[in-house]
Amino acid sequence: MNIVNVDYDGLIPNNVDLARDARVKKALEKWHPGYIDWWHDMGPEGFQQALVYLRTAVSVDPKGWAKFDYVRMPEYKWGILLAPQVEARQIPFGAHKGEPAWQEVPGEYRAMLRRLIVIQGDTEPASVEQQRHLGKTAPSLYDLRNLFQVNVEEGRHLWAMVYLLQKYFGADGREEAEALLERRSGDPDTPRMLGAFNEQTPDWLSFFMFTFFTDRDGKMQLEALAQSGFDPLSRTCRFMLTEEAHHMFVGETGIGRIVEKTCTAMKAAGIEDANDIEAVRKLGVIDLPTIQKKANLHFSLTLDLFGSEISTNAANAFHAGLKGRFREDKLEDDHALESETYPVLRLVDGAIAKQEVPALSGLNMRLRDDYVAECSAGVGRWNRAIEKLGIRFEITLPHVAFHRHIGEFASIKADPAGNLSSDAQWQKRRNEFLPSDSDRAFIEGLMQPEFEPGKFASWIAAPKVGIDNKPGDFEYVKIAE
Ligand code: BYC
Repeated sequence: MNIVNVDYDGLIPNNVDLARDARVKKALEKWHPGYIDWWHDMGPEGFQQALVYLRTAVSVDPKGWAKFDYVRMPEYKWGILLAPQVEARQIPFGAHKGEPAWQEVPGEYRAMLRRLIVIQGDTEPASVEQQRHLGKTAPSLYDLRNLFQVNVEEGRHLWAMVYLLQKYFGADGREEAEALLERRSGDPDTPRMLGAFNEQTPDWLSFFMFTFFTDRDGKMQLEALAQSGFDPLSRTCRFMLTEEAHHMFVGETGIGRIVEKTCTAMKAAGIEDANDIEAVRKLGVIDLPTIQKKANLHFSLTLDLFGSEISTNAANAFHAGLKGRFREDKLEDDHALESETYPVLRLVDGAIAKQEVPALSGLNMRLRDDYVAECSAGVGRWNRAIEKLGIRFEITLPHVAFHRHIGEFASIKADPAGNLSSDAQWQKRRNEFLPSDSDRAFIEGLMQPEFEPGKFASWIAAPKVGIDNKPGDFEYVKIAE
């Protein structure tokens, strides 16, 4: 075995030489049955015996890391895969910048590091739990397969964090690994740790919005952790990012295909006004204003995942060399930020205003700004498609103060344009901004499964190309009788 190829002989595929690490191997083998139980209880409902055309990571070589084949999900090879070690890597930022990257946990930062790893780990199974009911209403076998691909890889990302806990954090790492299997998305007594991961993903429009917006938070956070001075975390996150790209592809193309179907149907029916919701809905497609409302919901929920505008936690994690900025290694400054400032939108005397704050305290916002720029580029691609199809409508990202539960704006009410209003006024207009009960009922009514190979539900266009270049009528999932 070398670092690129994966050892598939044991119970747990890995490229970390688990065969020679008896203590960690034993700990992970002990954790394994609980994981499989969790997968059976909380993983995709109704499809555990289906044969799914999945990619499995077989190497960490960027040129050819995955292999496609039919797999039953509970038999998926969840493995531990770290990107290759960079020789003589140094801590790239913070107070220890330039020192050799840590191969063991730095004692003084142990608690902070453990918390970052646990929070990251907690989101992975949470998303599987949130999405477990969606299989039943999949708009095609292609989409069903993509859902399951995302799910098994989120499962693998849990393994990635559990490996770090078991290998580097002794008894408390083992306890945290157990607790990751015990919390449940949306459970009033034992909820998942971050707000957005306790929300429901009730339908496929939400699933695509989630993979576009929330998986992209995942990407940004993993990018920031991939810069970590704690080398095993950096290497783990670097490989996770390889898989994450497909999840955002699912979201962006999913919404793109919904928008395409809506616009094409409107054109064919001679409907010019995108706001003529009733007429558009009669065509069996999702009207663009409802898509906008779902975007408002998922964008605002995801912004909460970046934490507060001013954060001592973020400053400490950077100073310690544990969590960097997006593409820290490409930035040209002193990578210490002790005397810099950063502009942050805040609530000043009851109004939204930009304020220069110490750059270290504003790091959550810096990452969030990079995130918003990426979201905005994706939304721009949807809008260009809408324009090309000859419909006048623009999807926009709501203001960052809209519908917030964490940070400066949690205490105020703003509309999607960023205008402040009273709570009562806002509640009156709520259904203009966010999906209403009747929007939800309409979407729910549309969510009828389409399991015939090559066929798609009325409200979504076929993809441009298949997964692994398969033809349009490929049977991506062989559903067990
Ligand atoms: N909900 O200093 P503050 C992914 C807490 S998604 C509940 O402002 P900080 C994925 C906070 O914990 C990426 N509580 O925040 C996507 C703190 O509590 P303590 C997941 C929240 O720490 C799709 C207090 O409020 N990875 O991978 O700077 C599918 C003060 O907070 C929330 C990570 O997030 C919230 N939203 O930043 C699958 C990376 N926000 O410590 C997977 C690791 C804040 O006072 N996590 N609080 O008890 C972090 O870097 C940071 O913990 C956060 C928060 C960015 C989340």
